[in-house]
Amino acid sequence: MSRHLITSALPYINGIKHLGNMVGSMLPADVYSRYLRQRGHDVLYICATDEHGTPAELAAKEAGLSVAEFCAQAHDTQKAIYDGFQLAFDYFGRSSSQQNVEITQHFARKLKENGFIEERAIRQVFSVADDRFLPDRYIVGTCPHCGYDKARGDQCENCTRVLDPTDLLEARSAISGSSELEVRETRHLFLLQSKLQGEVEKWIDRVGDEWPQLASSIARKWLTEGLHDRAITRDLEWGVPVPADTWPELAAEGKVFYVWFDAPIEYIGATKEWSDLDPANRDWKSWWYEPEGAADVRYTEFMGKDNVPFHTVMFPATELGVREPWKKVDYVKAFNWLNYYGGKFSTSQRRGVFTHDALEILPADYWRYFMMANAPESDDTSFTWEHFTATVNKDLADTLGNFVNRVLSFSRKRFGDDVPAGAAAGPAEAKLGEEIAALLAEYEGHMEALSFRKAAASLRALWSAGNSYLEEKAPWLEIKTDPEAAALTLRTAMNLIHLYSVVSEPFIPSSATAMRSAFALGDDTATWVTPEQARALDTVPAGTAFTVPPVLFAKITDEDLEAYRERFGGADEA
Ligand code: B3M
Ligand code: ZN
Repeated sequence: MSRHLITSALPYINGIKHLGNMVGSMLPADVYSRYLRQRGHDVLYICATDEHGTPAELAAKEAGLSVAEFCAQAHDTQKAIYDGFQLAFDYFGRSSSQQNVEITQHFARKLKENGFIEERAIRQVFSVADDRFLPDRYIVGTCPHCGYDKARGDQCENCTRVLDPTDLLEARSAISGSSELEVRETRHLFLLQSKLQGEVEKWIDRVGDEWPQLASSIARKWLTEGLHDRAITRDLEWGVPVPADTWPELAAEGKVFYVWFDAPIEYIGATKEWSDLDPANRDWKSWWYEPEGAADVRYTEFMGKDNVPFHTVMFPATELGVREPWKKVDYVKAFNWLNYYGGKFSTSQRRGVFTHDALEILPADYWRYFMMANAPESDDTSFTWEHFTATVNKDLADTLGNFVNRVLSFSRKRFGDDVPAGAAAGPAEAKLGEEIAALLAEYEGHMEALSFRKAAASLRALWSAGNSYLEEKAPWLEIKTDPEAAALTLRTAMNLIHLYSVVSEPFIPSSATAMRSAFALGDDTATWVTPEQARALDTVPAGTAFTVPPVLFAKITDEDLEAYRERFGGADEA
């Protein structure tokens, strides 16, 4: 047994996430956590809402709430959705927590002590009407290159050119629309990342080779371009305050840390939030603070590719600069994009499928399975309603669900409410056992390697093997001539159902529970299947009482498909 710390990128607070966000962070982290727990490891899966920054302030304003109130509500809304998706976090915290404030301030003090933070004066755009400094992307105007009139101060969406706010013609505030803008001087803290470049490089040389190519190549690219010193404070009201004991003047001016400075620290903060709820039994520091040589925690992070630089370069630089033994990531699992009909999912344009809508129309397991079976691991992939429907109907309804219901109802009809004994296992069962053991080993290998698409394919192959066995033995024919043989086939098939309920759990936890609870067995049967058990297929002995669960997966009909396309927009909008 080993200790596994798992985090997924913190969903930003300002809106409900879409399936593209889910598949690249929380869902795979949950699947992996569940798998490791079932295999007997000590797992801590931590996530939280990322609550600071300008978008949160603006969303609050739009909702007519204080930022604190807005975040509290939005946190609960998101949490309820993640519960609906059966995400089994050990803790789902909030980056605005007191714990995160304290740890973030501690990091900043240490960085200063160690010479990695410096105060500098910069010139920034100030909006008189809004009475605030504007981040680059909240200044809009006409692009000097293509004439697009809604170009943002950091980039023109139309011609993709990178801009400086002062490049814009007729610049105005994106918040109020006011063009009364001034360039004012303001002082900020800078993190001297350039001084840490060498150390980050050395660290990546040591750990980065094991990461998937997507993560390591992005990290290397950033290092090649060189680490620049970055402003880590902002003139905002909402955020982790700059500590007054260390920077009294900046604190008096109301400066707060930049959201990307405190967000990764919240992985630690949320662990402490968890620990503070039961300090006698939970030790947050044992997961995060590792004096040299005491490394017994393996830390895996999950995120979309846009978040990779922050996690592989900037946060490690921060941790290194603190000069205390904070745990750094061991393995970075990064994902490409899940698209919607070949185009982007878009929160601002509400294009695609959002998590609350998904749950409203179908149970979580349908989404979980589809997303993981099509996870954008080596490339971007697309969600289409047609593909989703075909996958659910074929893999879940036909291959798995139908097998379960067919076997259990037929057995009950012919042999009653207990698993029948029948003849002793013969060559067909021996062959099946070998095949299942081999597929199971393959499945485990893919899970250990965090190759989720391949793991899903192995899982599907396990389900198919049951169908082939059933077709080959045809108990509905056996029953006519040799009821003992039919009983053996059904008992074996029921053992497969039980095995499926165990090994499918990471992907489809609710259905797995429904399958498992069909059998009157103790809870201990939920632990992972050994190769011997896979070969023997006798965990569920003859005489075990069972029930027939309601249909596990309803098929998506042509009418449903049409309705989804209609409601969410389909190919025509790509
Ligand atoms: N909140 C992801 C995003 O909103 C960002 C992740 C933080 S992880 C520390 O794109
Ligand atoms: Zn342009």
